[in-house]
This record gives sequence, C-alpha cells and structure tokens, in this order.
Amino acid sequence: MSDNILASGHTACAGCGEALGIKLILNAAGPNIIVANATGCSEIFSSRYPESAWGIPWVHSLFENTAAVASGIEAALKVLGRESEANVIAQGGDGGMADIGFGALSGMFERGHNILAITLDNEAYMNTGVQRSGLTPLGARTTTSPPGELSWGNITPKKDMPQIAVAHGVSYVATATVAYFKDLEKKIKKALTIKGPKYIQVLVPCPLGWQHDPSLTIRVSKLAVETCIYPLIEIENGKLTNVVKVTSKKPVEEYLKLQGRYKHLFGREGANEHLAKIQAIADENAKRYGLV
Ligand SMILES: Cc1ncc(C[n+]2csc(CCOP(=O)(O)OP(=O)(O)O)c2C)c(N)n1
Ligand code: SF4
Ligand SMILES: [Mg+2]
Repeated sequence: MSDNILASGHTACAGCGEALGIKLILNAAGPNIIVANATGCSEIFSSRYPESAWGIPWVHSLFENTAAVASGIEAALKVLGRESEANVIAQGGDGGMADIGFGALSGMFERGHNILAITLDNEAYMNTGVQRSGLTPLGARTTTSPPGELSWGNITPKKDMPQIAVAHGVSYVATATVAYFKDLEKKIKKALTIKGPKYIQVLVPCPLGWQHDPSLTIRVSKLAVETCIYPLIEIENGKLTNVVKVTSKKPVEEYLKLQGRYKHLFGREGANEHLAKIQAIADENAKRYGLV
C-alpha cells in the first residue's frame, strides 16, 4: 500500500466520506496513476491554489468533460507507447459523472478506452449547496427537493448507473462504500488489472448534505449496506459475480433516522407510506442481487 498519495491538510469537512473514499482509492491504486478529476467537492478541497494535496499527476477538468479529458490522456499514452507506465482514472461526483458529464462518460465507455471511471456518490451536488442529482435517492431532502406541506423530499428513485454501465458493455462494474474499505480496495485493484473501460461507484456519506454527525460517517456507510439500500456488487462481462452478503438485514429506518435529510419522514402524519416505498426499494435490491 502506498500511503498519503492524498496528503493531509486539505480542506474537506470533518467526517467527509468523499475525502476518505479518495484516500482509500489512491492507496489501492498506487502511485502509477494519472487522475482526471471533475469539478466538485473533491477538487475544491484538495487543490486550493497555490496548494495541492495530490502526490500523483492530477488534472482538474471541467464538470462536464472528465471522461473526455481522461480519454485524451489515455490516447496520448498509447501514441507515445507509454501505456504500460500509468493507469488512467476519471473521477468525479454523482453530479459530474451521472448527470452533467454523463455524455462524456458514455462516449468513453463506447470507444473502449482503458480507463477506470469512478463516481464518488454522495447523492447530491454538494459543492454548490446540496442540489438534487440523478443519484439522489427517493425521499431525501436537498435544497432543490425540499419537503414541505405537500412534498416528502426527492420524488425520483436513484438512477441505476451500474446497470447503465453494464448496458454499455463495460466488462467490470462494481459498487463500494468507505465502511467496507477492504472490499473497496480489492475492487480498485481488480479493476486496474482489466483492459478497457471499468466503472466503480463508491457511496461516500457527506455529513453536511446528509445532515448526520461527522462521527457517524462509517456507521451510516455500513447501515446503507446492512439495510440493502446500497448493495455492494460486482458485475463482470454482464454477469453478477459477487455480492457482499447481508447477514442480518436491518429496517431502512435505522439508516434513515441518523440523517437529517430524512427527518421529515419521522413523526409526521402520512410518513409511513413514504417509509414503506423506501423499504420496498431495499427489499427489491435484496431480491434482485441475492443479498440475504
Ligand atoms: C457546467 C457547469 N455547471 C455547473 C457548475 C457548478 N458546479 C460546480 S461543482 C458542482 C456540484 C458538484 O456536484 P457533484 O458532482 O455531485 O460533486 P460533489 O460536490 O457532490 O462532490 C456544480 C453544480 C460548473 N462548474 N460547471
Ligand atoms: S460538503 Fe460533503 S462532500 Fe463536500 S467536503 Fe463537506 S463533507 Fe465532503
Ligand atoms: Mg455529489
């Protein structure tokens, strides 16, 4: 393991799951990597001019073109005959990868670039003040999906990015989260042994946007898995090859009640119907991926 490719002293919030996720990813990937990083919290907290926390070649791309920038880097390495010298990673938040940069990511998948694409999934546009993204889950409060007299938070379920990657023919697709750090490291290492495009989506709790105590980041990450709200899976060549089994499935309330973004679902008349919809998503995940 190569420690401290992301140096301390950056400006992420206390308990930031995204900063931890990046540290784990980099330590697993090792120093021979080049990272293209979308605009978002990860880029802001790690590269405030004139300083940088990055101990590897790293480029801040636009919000919308990370995968295109990474594609250019990979193509240049090929032309120079230096592709064996470095792995290329395209990384960004859920807004950057699943929404605004999705076209570039789709093109990268389609052209078959030898790149690992990573979504740091904190389930909203955090850097600009917690706006809803396509990966914001059902019922969550964001500043653009506020609960009110007639509303119960975000009205859409989470976009299924892993399956969208599978539909592109991406040969290695996985999900991970920071509490299961060995699993995350194993998936990063494995992905980097595979040629062609790879996709890993990492759930990274955000104390600011999720409104949980910073000391609970790991607990929240763990409960996302134990409730089956965030299944940890590997799909290789279109086939489900591995899941992190849940030995004692917990009710979704245990996960939701730790987070202020779901506060409106507790102690309010009519809330049970909405909690049941979220429980149904977890139950469906458990069934679909054989988690329990
Ligand atoms: C084309 C474009 N639109 C909007 C922005 C403003 N912007 C910068 S970061 C950001 C949010 C990033 O959200 P996400 O990708 O989920 O990363 P996070 O901050 O949550 O880690 C937005 C909206 C921008 N820089 N460029
Ligand atoms: S807002 Fe969230 S993702 Fe951004 S630095 Fe703070 S904890 Fe991390
Ligand atoms: Mg985000």
